[in-house]
Amino acid sequence: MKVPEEIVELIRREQYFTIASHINPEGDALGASLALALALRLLHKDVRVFNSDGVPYMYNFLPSSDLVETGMDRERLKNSVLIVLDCNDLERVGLKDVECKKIVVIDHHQTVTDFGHIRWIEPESPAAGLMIYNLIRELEVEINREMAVNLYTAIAVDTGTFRYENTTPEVLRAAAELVDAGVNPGEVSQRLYESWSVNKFRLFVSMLKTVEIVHTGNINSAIATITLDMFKETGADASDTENFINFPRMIESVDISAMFREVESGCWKASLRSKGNCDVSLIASHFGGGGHKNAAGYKVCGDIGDVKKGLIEAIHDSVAAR
Ligand SMILES: [Mn+2]
Repeated sequence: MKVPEEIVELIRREQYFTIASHINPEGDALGASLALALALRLLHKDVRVFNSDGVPYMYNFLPSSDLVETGMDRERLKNSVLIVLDCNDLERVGLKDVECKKIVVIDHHQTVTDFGHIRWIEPESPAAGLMIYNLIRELEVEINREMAVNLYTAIAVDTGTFRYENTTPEVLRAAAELVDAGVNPGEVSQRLYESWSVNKFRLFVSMLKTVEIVHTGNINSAIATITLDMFKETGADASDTENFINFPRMIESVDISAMFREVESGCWKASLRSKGNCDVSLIASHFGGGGHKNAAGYKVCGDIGDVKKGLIEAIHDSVAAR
C-alpha cells in the first residue's frame, strides 16, 4: 500500500484539521478517525473529530473516544483541512455542504464519485484503519498504545477479527505491530463481542425469529428484518444492530445474508453480506447502493414484502448474469 505523498505533505504543511467519518459509525470509522487525530496531535496540529451520530455505547472503550464531537464548528472549518474517512462523499458524513480549505478523502470503498481535492481510495484495503496505520508510519509518528488500540479495533472490526477473506498477511503483520505497541487482543475481543446490553440481546433474539431462507437458483439467501416496532419493544437502538447480519452466515448452506432495518416508517436500510465469490456489490448497485464484493448495502422504501421480493429478483438476475 502506497501512501500518497500529497497527503503526507499537506498534513506537514497545514495546521487545522477536521476528521469526519460516516453516519452510524462502527469500529473502523471511529478507530481510524481517533488514531489519526492522536497522531496529528503529536505533530502539534489543531485537530477536531466529527461524527454526526457520535460514539455508540459499545465503542466507549476506544481511547480518546471523548474527542468525537457531533456538532460541526463551521467557522473553524473554513480554515481547516477536512479529512473524510471510511466513506467518500458528504452524504455519508451526514452533511449537505461544507466550506473548508481542502478536502481529503481516505477510504477503502469502491466509488464512482469524484468528491474531494485529494482522493486516496484503496478498494483492496480491508479497513480504513490499515490505511491510517500506514499514513501514521509515513508521518514518522511512533504508534503509542492509545493509537494502537484504535487501529487494532478498526482492523479487527472490518476483518471479523481476522476471520474474513480480506485478512491478508499485511493485516496480520500490522496487527502484530499493534500488539507490540500495547494492544491486548483478548480485551478488545471481549469489548467487541462479549459486552452486549440485555436490550441488544433481546433485539437479536427477535431478529433471529424473522430469518427466512430463500433459494434462488444455486444461491441460498438468509433474509432478516428489524422493524421500528422491534426497537421499541426491546429498547435497543440502530447501533446495536451492527454485526447482526453476520449471524445467519453461520449456516453452512447460506451464500448471502441480507438484513432489512427500518430507518423510518416504511423505509429500509438493506445490508448484504456474502461468502466467497458471490458479489453483493452488484446487487446493491442495482438499487443505487454500493459496497464491496462481500459487503454492500442500499436504501429502499416500500412494503417489506415488496422490498424483499425486489431483492430476491435482483439476486435472481445476478445469478442469471453469471
Ligand atoms: Mn471500513
